[in-house]
Amino acid sequence: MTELPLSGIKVIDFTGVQAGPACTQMLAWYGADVLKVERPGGGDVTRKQLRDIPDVDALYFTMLNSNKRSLAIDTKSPEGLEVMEKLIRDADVLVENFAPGALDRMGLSWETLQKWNPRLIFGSVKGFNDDSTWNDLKVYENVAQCAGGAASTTGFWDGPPTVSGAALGDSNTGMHLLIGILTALIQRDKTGKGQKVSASMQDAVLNLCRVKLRDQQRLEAVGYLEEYPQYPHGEFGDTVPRGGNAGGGGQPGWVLKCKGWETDPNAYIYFTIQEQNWVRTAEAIGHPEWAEDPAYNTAKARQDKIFEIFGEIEKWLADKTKYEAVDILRKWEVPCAPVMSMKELANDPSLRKSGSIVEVDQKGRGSFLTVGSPVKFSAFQPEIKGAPLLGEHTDEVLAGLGYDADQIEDFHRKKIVVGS
Ligand code: CAO
Repeated sequence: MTELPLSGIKVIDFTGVQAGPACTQMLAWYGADVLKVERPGGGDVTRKQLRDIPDVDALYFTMLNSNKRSLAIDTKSPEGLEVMEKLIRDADVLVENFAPGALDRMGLSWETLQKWNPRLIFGSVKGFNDDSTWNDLKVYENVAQCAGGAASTTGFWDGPPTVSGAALGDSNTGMHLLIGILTALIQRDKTGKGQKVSASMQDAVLNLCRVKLRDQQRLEAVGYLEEYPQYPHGEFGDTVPRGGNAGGGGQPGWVLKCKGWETDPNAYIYFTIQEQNWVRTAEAIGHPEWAEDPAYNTAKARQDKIFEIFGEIEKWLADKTKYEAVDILRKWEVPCAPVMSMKELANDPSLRKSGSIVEVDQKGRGSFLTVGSPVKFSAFQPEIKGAPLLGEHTDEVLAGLGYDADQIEDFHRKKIVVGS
């Protein structure tokens, strides 16, 4: 088997919930030895959250912690802290996403970590960055979406701010941290030194909302945003409004009803009117006369009747399922896609073929579906395995650090560790 790119990299995964675990899971997929350090009393909270089978680790946990090992140890006990010191002295990377100040309170400040291991890369996720006036806050997904600009710009203009179903605050921040950690590993090859890599959830959401920051400046310069549904008939205030399903770039689009929409909440496609493809688009939707008509043949001419045009396209879509519509439109090079439900995605043969959705065997559960690597490599294919049981590797890790059987038994007796 090909050696995985990150093999030999030792990662201490002191993370919980989603943001941190998403980052370390990917390090594990790509070959790092990722050791999850968890509280003896139950471990990562997601083990118990939203369980679908009594007494079995929840999917929330198994889908974020595959390919890792687990050490369950009370790191607040003197013995636990000593174990952490030994692990840190020998590690390449430590990742954490506890509440602000928690690591310092445990005796694991950045200064201490550096003293123990100057080559260590210390990855940290917080809700807000150090310079924020909110840097003491505990933060979950939707808090970050609201603070980072996603909520104020998502939804419809006559409804409240709306959060996305995508984990823009959690997994997305984990991916940002991952980029930072890999960058720091490359820099360490050059300098021999580790460093602290911080990613805040607000910053990571904002980074994905950059087009809205673009729009804010355009709005302030000209007073309107021509690609938003509010233009030209509605009103603009002084901040970027919610634009419904409008395309975020220069190509207008909308979610359009297909056959069956009355009963199927996902019988829709996203349809883009691509400027350079107007002639073919007009033919595709049964209005070839619009192709050369000056009232329709430029984006500017179409702007004030864009919803009329979308209405005409919906008439054309009325007798076609979303799949049939896309099959026709792809021949006319219309950028479009069916609105996919989670059920359809879970059963999609091409996502299974590509390994983007994989079936994994999990101890105590049997097989379950999870996401595979969304990045594909020509030189290797990551193998997605199960997640560890709480403390599954406790004894093996302690023995590896030089503790003898009596000492390990003593740890168990004092309830400093759990597992086998
Ligand atoms: N042994 C002993 N104690 C441990 C331990 C271990 N192995 N692992 C954790 N703890 C302790 C922590 O030190 C902390 O103790 P103190 O509060 O006494 O310092 C305590 O457990 C709880 O830590 P926590 O960070 O998990 O606290 P929480 O559940 O109240 O908050 C969260 C959770 C997510 C809101 C908070 O961690 C946070 O804001 N993190 C940063 C932002 C973030 O990553 N959010 C993502 C959430 S979803 O992906």
